[in-house]
Amino acid sequence: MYFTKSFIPILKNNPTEAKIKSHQLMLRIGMIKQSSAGIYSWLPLGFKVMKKIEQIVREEQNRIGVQEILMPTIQSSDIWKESGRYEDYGEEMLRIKDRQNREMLYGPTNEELVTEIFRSSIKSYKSLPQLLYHIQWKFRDELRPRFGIMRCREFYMKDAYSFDLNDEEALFSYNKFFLSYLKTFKRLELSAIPMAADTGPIGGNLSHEFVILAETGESKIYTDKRIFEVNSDNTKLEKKSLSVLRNKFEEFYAVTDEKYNEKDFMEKVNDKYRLNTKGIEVGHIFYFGDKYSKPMNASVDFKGQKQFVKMGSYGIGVSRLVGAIIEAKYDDKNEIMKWPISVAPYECVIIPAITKNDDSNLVKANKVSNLLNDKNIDIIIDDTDENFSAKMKKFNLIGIPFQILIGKNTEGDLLEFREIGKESQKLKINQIIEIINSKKK
Ligand code: 5CA
Repeated sequence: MYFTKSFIPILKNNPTEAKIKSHQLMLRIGMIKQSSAGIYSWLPLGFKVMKKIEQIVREEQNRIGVQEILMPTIQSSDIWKESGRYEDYGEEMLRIKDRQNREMLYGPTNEELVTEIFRSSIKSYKSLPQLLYHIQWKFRDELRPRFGIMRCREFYMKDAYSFDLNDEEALFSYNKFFLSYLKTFKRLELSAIPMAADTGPIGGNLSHEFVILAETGESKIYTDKRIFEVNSDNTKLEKKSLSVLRNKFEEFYAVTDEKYNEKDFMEKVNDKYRLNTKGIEVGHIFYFGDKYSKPMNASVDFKGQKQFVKMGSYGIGVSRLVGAIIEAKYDDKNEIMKWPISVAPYECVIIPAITKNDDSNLVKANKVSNLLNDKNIDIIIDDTDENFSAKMKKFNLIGIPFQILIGKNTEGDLLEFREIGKESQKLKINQIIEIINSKKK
């Protein structure tokens, strides 16, 4: 891709309306464009990042045996009346009427719809567990949408649902998601900690929020610092191993605001380990037993007996993660962003020095680009005739993790190559391909 042909509308200065660095950067480098309050269009740079995050989320769901489906954004109010949430959900729910005057709504979450899908087909306990997920737009008419895509009205979410025969099996499902979330966020180079949380309008009495630390986060958190050292690497997808893992985390005090109790915090956590800060909620898991299955009559036959299934739901804020990664990786003082290569909008940028009368470096850049493209490396070439330092400044903001600089330091087949923010080195093209591809694994 040539920069001059790309749709990357860069702003000269930070937009004044943005209060936090992720929102500033996303507007500044043209990842998103606001269309109305709390509703955004995703432009190529932002869309590419979000799609890559989505794919990682998907792979980690598939890995634990969750099956992907796709439910619609528009739902009928009937099923919400069955569960009793139609009234409870209040003004955050966007209610719509169709031409027949039927009450519809834009789904803020999908417990009812997925329960309806489950109950119409699954009749025997032998088909359990059923684990289903989808990745779909949601709408919540937030009172105060803010911080760009962090708290907006229309957002992209992965939501999964589990159906089990009894509490023991249902907790096994819950714990699978618990481990899966740790792995997902690790692949995004985020350190997310599971914290005991409130269940709000979803319901139930067991719930964890996955929170990454950030001064600009909206969640207040209270934790024992040692929780960051809990290692989940060797956990197996087995009941025992998963419950050992959860216990290891739950040994340490870690709660969000609603669950906070000052006396407990002081008593349970030695002052040298106490951490009281803010964070961004990137995922949230819930166990709520038969809260939906009972009123909606979702049951299976268990050896001649009717049993309501036990359910949980598991969300990841896919669009919010774009902002969360920026909060974690963007050095706004020096205006340098660095995307993890797994989600970078392009993997490598080629920056040739070009003047009005000499485009020989652009010719070289094209050759290098073709060779890298052949090895499946996603490239952008800055073919503008801006001066070199302006190009560097621009690409420091855009945050492509690898750069090839073609100018006076290019000698023969040795190219100037660097990882963003680091010293450059002179390397042959094959060495560059090897480095980039090794980081992609
Ligand atoms: N049904 C459950 C689990 S699937 C549910 O809806 N959970 S949730 O309300 O906690 O949302 C899941 C995730 O979506 C949150 O952890 C958060 O990362 C993201 N999210 C929630 N509200 C917003 C919002 N207004 N803007 C952006 N992301 C949001």
